[in-house]
Amino acid sequence: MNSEKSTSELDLDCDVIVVGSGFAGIYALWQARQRGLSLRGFERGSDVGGTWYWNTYPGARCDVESYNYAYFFDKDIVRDWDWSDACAGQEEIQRYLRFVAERCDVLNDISFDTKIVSAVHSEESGLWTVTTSHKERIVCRYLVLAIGALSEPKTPDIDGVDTFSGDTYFTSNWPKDHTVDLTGKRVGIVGTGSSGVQAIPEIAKTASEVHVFQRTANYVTPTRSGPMDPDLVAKLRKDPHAVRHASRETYGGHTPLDIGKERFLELDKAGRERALSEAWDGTYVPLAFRDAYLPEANAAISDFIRGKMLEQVNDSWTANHLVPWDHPFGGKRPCMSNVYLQTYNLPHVHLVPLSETPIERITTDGIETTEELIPLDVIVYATGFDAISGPLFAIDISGISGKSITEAWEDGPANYLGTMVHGFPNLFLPSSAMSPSVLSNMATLAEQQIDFIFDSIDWLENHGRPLLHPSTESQNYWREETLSFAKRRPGALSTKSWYSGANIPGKPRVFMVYCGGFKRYNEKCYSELMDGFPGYELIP
Ligand code: NA7
Repeated sequence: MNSEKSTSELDLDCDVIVVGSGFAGIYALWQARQRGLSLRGFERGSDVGGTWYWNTYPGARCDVESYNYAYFFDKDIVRDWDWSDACAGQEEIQRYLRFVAERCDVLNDISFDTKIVSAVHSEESGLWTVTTSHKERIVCRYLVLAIGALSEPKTPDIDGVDTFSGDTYFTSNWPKDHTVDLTGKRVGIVGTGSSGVQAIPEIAKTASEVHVFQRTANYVTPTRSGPMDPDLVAKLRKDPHAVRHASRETYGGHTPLDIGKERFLELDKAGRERALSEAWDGTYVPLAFRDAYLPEANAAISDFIRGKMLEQVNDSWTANHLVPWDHPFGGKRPCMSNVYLQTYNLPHVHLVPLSETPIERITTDGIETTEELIPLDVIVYATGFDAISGPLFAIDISGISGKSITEAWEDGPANYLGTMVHGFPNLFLPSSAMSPSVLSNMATLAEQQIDFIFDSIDWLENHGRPLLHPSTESQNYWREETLSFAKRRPGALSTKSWYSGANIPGKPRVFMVYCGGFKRYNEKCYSELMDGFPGYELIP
């Protein structure tokens, strides 16, 4: 608990503080301005971009198509930005976010290289006091923590990490000066999630030896990277607001796709094979069937992908170890690449399956498994993040009665509609737990949640400025609703994944993503607003 000075209305510095300047943060600052609210923004990086500022490792690229993974609130922005690739790379997305921030004229509102260390709610004034890493204290009425879901890197939980005498890099915080040269180096890479899968083929281009330390194999399907379709671009530019509306009506928050029309249950064996092959060639194999969410359809999709993965690797031992036999497709975050699996056909690339030969320790010279010491010049950790709750816990947040967010979430995340927590009035958490977040299109979600948050703020401003926070009943209902949808998702509860905190020792196992679909989520948010927040408590 923090001991901060008591605050009063007289101390108020601004209406809204926005922390973070990724997709949600930039749009939140613009929204605050549009609604005539005074604002301040804070960003721990030196530039905007969030995820796309930090993750500059070689090969970093978005799996979601650029025409989906973009803003649609402003038709001029849609018209004036040309994507060079249907799945843009990190540098281009970061440049895009800077372009949007410039267009929205929010750059001067953001204090860069500034971390928020604490946020304290005052019951007396109803205001939040935020303290920065430069010891500045700012008081606001509404606090929006747009700090991302995958922004708190996981520290590698391996013995001897600090003893290695060579160079160490993290994909989540890759040096931004482009000075990393792995030419002729013996490189070990720990982790084969999306970051590892993207980085490994690039690293293998220059390194003399590459050893990949794989704890769990992942599904790898073709990427959609390639040229943009000019007809589609013209269609999107014609009416961006209609695109935005249509995306919110879908399950995943993407522009509606003309795929997966046939139902698995209505096809015979040959029909299913045909649909799967067509979907693979069209790079939408997860959506080969309209009823792809059924366990039997998911099993067919999983088997089909495994077969395709085996075909791409020459050595059968390596191929077999690269295929995820232990979980169904979608249980963990699937990866996308057209070159990852073939990289293992290169003579200098070696797979070390930790399921058979676990790492015992890191030594000064390299990585020691139960079988051998592998000498290395460089270790790259692609070991992921303390997802969703991690970024929140990195800030010392205290709400009503001084209760901290870590106490409130001791048994795992609890909130209502994925945005607000009981006991933390006027604190808004876009991209947090139990929203469609990482199982949807994060760009669509950023716009939807920020719209909902600022529509809620408008309502409060027009109703005598009560403080808003959800009731415990609503939180319990939302947790149950999230769980009930997770139960229907193949592999969601049976697979060890960061979706449920399983990658962090001791973290409560709660499935943290709402998979009831974007449309349902959006409707639930707006029905609360239309009905005057029946699921919330309003403190006068
Ligand atoms: P992920 O997907 O969490 O991947 C992390 C990888 O690191 C994964 O293969 C882990 O194995 C592995 N890992 C983590 N700790 C260890 C230790 N101690 N030893 C060996 N291997 C380890 O993170 P990414 O950065 O790749 O991707 C994050 C998201 O970015 C991704 O999901 C997309 O949304 C984009 P595990 O699977 O836990 O056995």
